[in-house]
Order: sequence, then C-alpha cells, then structure tokens
Amino acid sequence: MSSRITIERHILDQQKLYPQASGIFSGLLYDIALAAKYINREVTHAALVDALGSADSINVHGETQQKLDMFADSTIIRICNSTGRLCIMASEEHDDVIPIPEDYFGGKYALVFDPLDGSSNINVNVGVGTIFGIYRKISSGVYGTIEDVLQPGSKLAAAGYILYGPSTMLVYTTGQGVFGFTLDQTLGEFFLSHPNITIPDKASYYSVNQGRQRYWPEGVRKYIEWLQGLDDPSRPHVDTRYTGSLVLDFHRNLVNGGVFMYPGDMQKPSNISGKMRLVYEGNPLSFIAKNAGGYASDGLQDILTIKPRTLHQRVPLFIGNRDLVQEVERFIATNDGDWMTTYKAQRDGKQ
Ligand code: P6P
Repeated sequence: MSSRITIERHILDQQKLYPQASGIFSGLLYDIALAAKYINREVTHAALVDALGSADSINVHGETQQKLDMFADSTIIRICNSTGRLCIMASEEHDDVIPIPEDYFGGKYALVFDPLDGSSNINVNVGVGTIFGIYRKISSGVYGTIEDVLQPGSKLAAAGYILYGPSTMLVYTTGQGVFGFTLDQTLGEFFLSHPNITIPDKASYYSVNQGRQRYWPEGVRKYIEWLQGLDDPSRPHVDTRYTGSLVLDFHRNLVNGGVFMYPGDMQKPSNISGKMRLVYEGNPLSFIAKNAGGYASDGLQDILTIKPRTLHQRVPLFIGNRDLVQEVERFIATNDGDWMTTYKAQRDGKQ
C-alpha cells in the first residue's frame, strides 16, 4: 500500500523540479482533480437521478447542451474561480471568456477546458471526458483577457484530460513526461497508475468517422486507403477503432499507438476546418501527444504552432504516432491544393 502515490503527492514531487515554484500551479492541478471527482460521481449515477438528457439550451455552436455538460462546466468554474490561482477561464460551453469575479483575487494562470466532451454518448454508456489546458498569464491587468487564452499551444504550461470510463483516469503533463492516475472510487483519491505514458512506436489503430469519407479531400481518402493497405496488399493493414468520443479515442491511440483524425471536409464551407476546437481540444491534446513522443497536425503544420484567432476556432485534427501524422501531411500536400488554399485562408483570417 505504501507504494501507492496520490496525485497530490505526485504534483508536490513534480513541484520540486521547479525551485522557483510557489505552489500555486500545484494547487490548480489539485483543484482540477477535485472537480473531476464531482463530475465522476455525477456521470456514474446520472441515469439514477434524472441527470441524463438535454438541458433544453443551445451552446454557441448550436449544439443542444446536455444536463451533464452544464453540471461539469459549472463545477469546474465553481471550484476554480475563487482560489486566486486563475486570471480568466474559457469553456466550450460559453460564448465568451469567463472572468474571475472581482470579489476574488486575479491569479497567474488561465484555464481553458471542454467540460464534458462526447456527452451525447452518455445515454449509451460510452466513456466521455474532460479536457483542460493551463497557460501562464501574459496580459498586463490584474485580471486576464482573451489574449491569455488565445496563445499557441506551444505556450501551454500544462494540459490533461479526465476519462470517465470503466475506471476514471486523470492524465496530465507539465512538459516533463505524461502521467496517468486512476480514481480509487472507495477512497475518492487518484493514485498514480501510469507513471510514464509514451506512445508505442507501432500503431495498433486508426480512428476516424468513415461515414464522412465522401466529403474528405482526395489526399485524406488516399491516406486511409494507404492505412488499409489497399494500394499495396503486401503491406499489413492498420485496424480501425472509433467511438465518437474524442477523449476515449485519443487515450486508446496514446496507450496502444495509433492516429485519431477529424479531417476538414468539403460537405459545406463551415466544414473546411473540421469539427474539433483548437483552443480547448486540439491544443491540450496536441501538447499531451508531443510530451508522449507523438505529434499533431492540422494537415499542414504542427498544431501547437498555430496562433488561435478566435475562442471557438475549429481545426482539422490528425494526432498520434509522429510517422503516421507526417504521412497524412504528405498525402495532403500532394493531392489537396484546393482544400489547403481554402482552409489556410479561413484559418489565417484571410478569406
Ligand atoms: P462525429 C463528440 O460530439 C465530439 O465532439 C468528439 O468527442 C468526437 O470525437 C466527435 O465529436 C465525433 O463526431 O461527427 O464523428 O459524430
């Protein structure tokens, strides 16, 4: 039992690596772990307390908000907004940034999060997740501004996710390795269970919504056929796994090796940049993938180098084994000049 390391013990041990650390950052990570415990409890018994289903409200993306989306969102805000650790927050569920009330001190960090990704899967008991990223404040005032949450992903101080599945796991990185913790439901404590997550060299799966194939740019279609070995039957195929829950699919590819994709497509102009959000989905997961030895691209470049222009900006997402992601960049560069031109103009605000 003595060898079991709690997340608090681990965070404090990690803090020792930074002599100048004040403990504020460690406290913030622990706040997120506490929020995860509340959300875990609500998710696991939602069906028993009428917490499933729609909240009868629509978010900024025109998506029907689930009761659990709202619970997760309000829980993270309630736990994190009064500690004096944050200067501002941004959530998928809010049109604009979430200011810190002036009753509370402004802090040194900015928090971006998707409070409950994949929540439409909950009614069929598929794993769902919370995604978060932490930036150092760069704006000049006492409280933060949107400038603090529109930093490139390369500037993240930390990123992580919680996966509410057969077990509830919290995975995070501060740029010095990727660590996984499993919640002991009987004790209500996260214990270190995956001390050094690195993406395996050999990919086991690819994850994509194959149903949208007809809308993809030509290069993406050819890449998927390459993964399947259709162009060269002598090359082994890569199996596919796709649940429609980003955190679950990403976690599988991180642990087993593989690539998750949500390409931009040509079905309609608003789909050119895909469905994933750069600020609170693409960037945190790309930061984790990089620190686990992987890579993430929008099809043209490293996602972590993109300067976000708007809070809910979408980004095509190819993330996982570096060699597989770089291969799709080659297929797109060879075949998809038109899509690239249109996407880049949209991404860079030049259309
Ligand atoms: P599609 C869930 O709604 C989500 O945002 C991600 O969790 C998931 O990867 C994706 O959308 C699934 O989208 O279009 O394949 O149903």
